[in-house]
Amino acid sequence: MSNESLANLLKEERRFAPPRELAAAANVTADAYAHAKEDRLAFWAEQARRLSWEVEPTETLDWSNPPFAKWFQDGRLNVAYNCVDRHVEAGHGDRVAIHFEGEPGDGRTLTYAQLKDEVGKAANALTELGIRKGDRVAVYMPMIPETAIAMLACARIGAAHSVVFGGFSAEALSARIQDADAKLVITADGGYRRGKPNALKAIVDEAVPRCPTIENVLVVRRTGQDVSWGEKDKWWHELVEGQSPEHTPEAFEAEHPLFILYTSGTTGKPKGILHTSGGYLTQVSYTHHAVFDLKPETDVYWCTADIGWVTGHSYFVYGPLSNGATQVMYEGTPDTPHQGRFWEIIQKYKVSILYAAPTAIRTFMKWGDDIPAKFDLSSLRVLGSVGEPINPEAWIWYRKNIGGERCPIVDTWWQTETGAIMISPLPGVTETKPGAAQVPLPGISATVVDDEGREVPDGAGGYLVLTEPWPSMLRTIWGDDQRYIDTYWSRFPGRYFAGDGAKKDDDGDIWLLGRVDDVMLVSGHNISTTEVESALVSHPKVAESAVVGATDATTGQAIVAFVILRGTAASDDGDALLAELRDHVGKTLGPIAKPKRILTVTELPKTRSGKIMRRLLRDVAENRQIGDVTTLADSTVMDLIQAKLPSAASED
Ligand code: 6R9
Repeated sequence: MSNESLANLLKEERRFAPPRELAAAANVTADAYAHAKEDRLAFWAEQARRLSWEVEPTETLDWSNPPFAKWFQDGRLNVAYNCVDRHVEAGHGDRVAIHFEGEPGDGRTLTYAQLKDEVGKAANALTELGIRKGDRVAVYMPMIPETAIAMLACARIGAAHSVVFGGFSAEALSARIQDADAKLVITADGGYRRGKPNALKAIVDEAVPRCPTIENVLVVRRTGQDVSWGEKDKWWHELVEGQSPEHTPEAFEAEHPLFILYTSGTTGKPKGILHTSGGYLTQVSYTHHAVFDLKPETDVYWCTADIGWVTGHSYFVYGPLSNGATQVMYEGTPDTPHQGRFWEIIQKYKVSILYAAPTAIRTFMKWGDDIPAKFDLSSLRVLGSVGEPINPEAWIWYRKNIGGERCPIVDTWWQTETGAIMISPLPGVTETKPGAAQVPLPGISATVVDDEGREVPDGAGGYLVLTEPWPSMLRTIWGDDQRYIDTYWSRFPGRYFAGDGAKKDDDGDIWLLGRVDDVMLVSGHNISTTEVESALVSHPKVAESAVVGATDATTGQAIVAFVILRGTAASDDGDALLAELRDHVGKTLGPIAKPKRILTVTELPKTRSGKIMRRLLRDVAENRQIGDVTTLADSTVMDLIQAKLPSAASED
């Protein structure tokens, strides 16, 4: 019996140096680490000067009442002014802010000057509806420009937005509205997904009667589908379009609430993660500049994440816009009307920076190399990954088939709670390793500890913790300070525990190993889901996999793997292949990590942001009734998986 916190089984030797040209002109160079280390707070004070403050802060951090941080406390700024107006004032009004690409093929381009007018009109409309500084506004929208405009309008008048994923149920929506006591819902009749209009307004209609604080519902017309209409409902085009585009932004204190975003959470009541203004904007702006090496005059940036996920907040709305980026916004799914849609968009807009999730990358692997090969992707120069650990083989596929072997990949680790990227390579500095987020960014302190909170040596695994407060950290859980303390700051007192397993490799670089709740205990060894999944994905016939620990009489838990085969291998799921996959894992990681059972499936259960819901697979593996599926992106997936069960192959 070993007493390791988490085993380190996977060895990865491949290394990729930053492209010379990119390194020579990089926004951030290697000296940033030492500079930040010398005086961390002075470093962040310097980054805060990227923003335009009406009152410059003199105090950087107040940590006198941990874990309640105050950053740039005596500064005052307006977040929307920083994301829009100041670029127009600097003479960049004609620069494109958003190239919108609708799923049906319609499109719209908004310059910074036009965005400023739209945000001004929306801010005036919200004011007319009685929304004031300190109020909360729920946003339940498709991926259309009005979603960003609505968020910026809220920020402009000092109301906190709470964006709820379009497609969450009426129950999930009403619970979030009630928790935040929102006064207004901004929605649309619907949006386009998978080739057809889906309904949003109908779900709002179901939710609102349970929400006594809601005074008005503001509805954007996107699809033109029939909607029912009540006395609280107002059309966006009637109320907003008639407003004056002039709106004078008011500066708010740096700690003024900017937004609440609910994390789905696997159990219990969703947590309303609260972010505030000055520190949040400082870190999203700096990290977007540093990690993506954005050159606002020449780059075209595309973050494929939905706005309802924190990635859409920080790296579609606030980070890129604060930096004056030109970006692409796409409404729909990657396979509508064909599986090359993403690559067609990159070709069309000459996208140079792409930020996507491993789930998407593995799906593209499954669809086949020939699809991206048909498009001109030569405009790309930096690739990003976020949301889950990226399996080394998916990383290599991304680099070769999308990045043409020339683009650095930044694997960015962060959370809704951290607000901004915390651990990531820098594209002009770091020699990258496939599958690793590697190094805390300048000004960030993270490490890996064991059960007792002692830092693990290089080469060992354990729990990822953040050891110093950071500007974009969550300030609390909305309405529940005690839950904030208990959830994040009590497992290792004085340190923030992220809930993730991680290891340090022999160079001290950090590798994320999945949620600690998912760790499998096999014959006394704590085995990470990520390493076994990565070993499976490194077999040429496997595109994606999810593994879980299922109760086992002999070993405590046994590894059960669900795999999706690559396009060319999809029909081959015979016993010989399953035995081959088991052996492959055994050879790659050692016999302890060999799955006891492997099931081939065509889909895996995922959240709307693409994270695999292993909890549901554990229910399947242990023959239990499937648990709560409300945060599942596609509820039919579990039926498909259960239908496969009889063909499960087992070693015994
Ligand atoms: C941004 C975001 C947070 C959790 C996080 C971790 C996982 C995100 C990752 C990653 C490994 C990465 N995660 N990025 N794991 N490598 N690059 O995803 O926020 O939706 O709150 O999820 O996602 O488990 O703790 P959120």
